[in-house]
Amino acid sequence: MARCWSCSRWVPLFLLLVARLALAAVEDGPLVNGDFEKAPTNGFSGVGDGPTSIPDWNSNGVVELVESGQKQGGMILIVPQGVHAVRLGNDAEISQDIKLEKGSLYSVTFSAARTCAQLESLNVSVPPASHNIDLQTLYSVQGWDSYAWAFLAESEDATLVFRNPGMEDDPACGPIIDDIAIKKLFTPDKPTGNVIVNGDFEEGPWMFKNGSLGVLLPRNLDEEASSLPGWIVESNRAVRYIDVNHFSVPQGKRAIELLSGKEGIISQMVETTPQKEYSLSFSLGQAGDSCQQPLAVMAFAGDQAQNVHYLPIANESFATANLTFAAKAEWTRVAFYSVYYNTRSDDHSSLCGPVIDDIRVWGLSGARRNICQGLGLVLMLLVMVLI
Ligand SMILES: *[C@@H]1O[C@H](CO)[C@@H](O)[C@H](O)[C@H]1NC(C)=O
Ligand SMILES: *[C@@H]1O[C@H](CO)[C@@H](O)[C@H](O)[C@H]1NC(C)=O
Ligand SMILES: *[C@@H]1O[C@H](CO)[C@@H](O)[C@H](O)[C@H]1NC(C)=O
Ligand SMILES: *[C@@H]1O[C@H](CO)[C@@H](O)[C@H](O)[C@H]1NC(C)=O
Ligand SMILES: [Ca+2]
Repeated sequence: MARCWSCSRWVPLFLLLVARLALAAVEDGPLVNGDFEKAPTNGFSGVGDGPTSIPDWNSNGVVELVESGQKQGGMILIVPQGVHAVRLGNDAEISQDIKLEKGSLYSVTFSAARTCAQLESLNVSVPPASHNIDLQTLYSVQGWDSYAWAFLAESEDATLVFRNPGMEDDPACGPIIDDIAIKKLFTPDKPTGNVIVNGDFEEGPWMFKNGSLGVLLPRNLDEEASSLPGWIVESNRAVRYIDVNHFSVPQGKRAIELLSGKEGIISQMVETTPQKEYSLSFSLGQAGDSCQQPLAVMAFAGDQAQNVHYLPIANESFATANLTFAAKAEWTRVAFYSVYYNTRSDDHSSLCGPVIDDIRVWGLSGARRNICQGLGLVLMLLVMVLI
């Protein structure tokens, strides 16, 4: 009796411990020393003189802490946020062990700048998942940008790795990274009467409250592991995820700014009933980032395509547009790209474009029933004739 009592007393304690362990998964937000502002044991004083060990990170190869204002061959190195960042030399990498919830979808947000080489890229991985992020295109005149990459957690113990796959002649070249954060994503339920998932773009990667450049979503064809649940970026160029703290957003807190004309396409496959009529509606606006007009999008739904120009009405920063289409199959592709290649009027080089938000697709009543009724009538007539 006494033994049993003492075992049962340990069970809840054990369960509590298990629960605590399970709770140890990484929290949404910046990683530990994800901004590289924590001083190394020997201080920041040696920064610029070569590799130092970086608190909370493991490194391999030539990994250097760089400081804002630091010069290299007449070029000032770009530090995206704060005073420090890291630079990865040829084939160098940094990594941090993280605890994840197995089977969950995560998105990593980070800022990156290239230095001297034109063709710099970053291999971001949480093995076995990995992605090569091309840093060749400069989207903003600041010389750096934030990017997001998503992956499915295959185990609880994981390692996030950033590697410079480059082999430049000048070993001092290589991308600079900063401000690394993570967020566990969920796939929003399909709203009733709307077949689009996450059509309001409210679920997406981590954004820093003071990250004024938005977050770029690079090409990603894997619908299961998308930083923007429900959507894929099917073009070679990225689209920008924007927030209401720094941009005009038509609905809620987040929206998508389409960049680079036809080179920036987002799409979603939606479940439809063949022959049924549907309506696609969306908000089309401007981001409030001095983007040069005209702004327009090409909207696709199945075999329908429509060019919609943004025409500001009174003081509104957006307008609502719609198009009707008849589904041809059980899945219909809904896609958007910007018609023009826009840049900001203040610097003439930062890429910008029209904003889309609040995308809905719903069946127009009657269409299918009419067909069924018609078919029923024909069948009935046939039966009558046969009798
Ligand atoms: C990224 O690096 C990993 C490990 O070095 C490699 O296995 C993977 O193929 C690379 N990914 C891409 C997309 O290049
Ligand atoms: C942005 O916010 C972080 C903390 O989240 C802070 O350390 C940093 O100084 C801020 N940067 C700017 C430019 O305000
Ligand atoms: C537009 O906004 C300004 C100030 O925000 C206001 O004075 C003006 O009346 C508004 N115009 C319309 C047409 O709503
Ligand atoms: C679709 O847009 C037209 C004008 O472009 C408008 O008259 C109509 O009411 C809209 N329909 C819906 C369902 O929003
Ligand atoms: Ca929104």
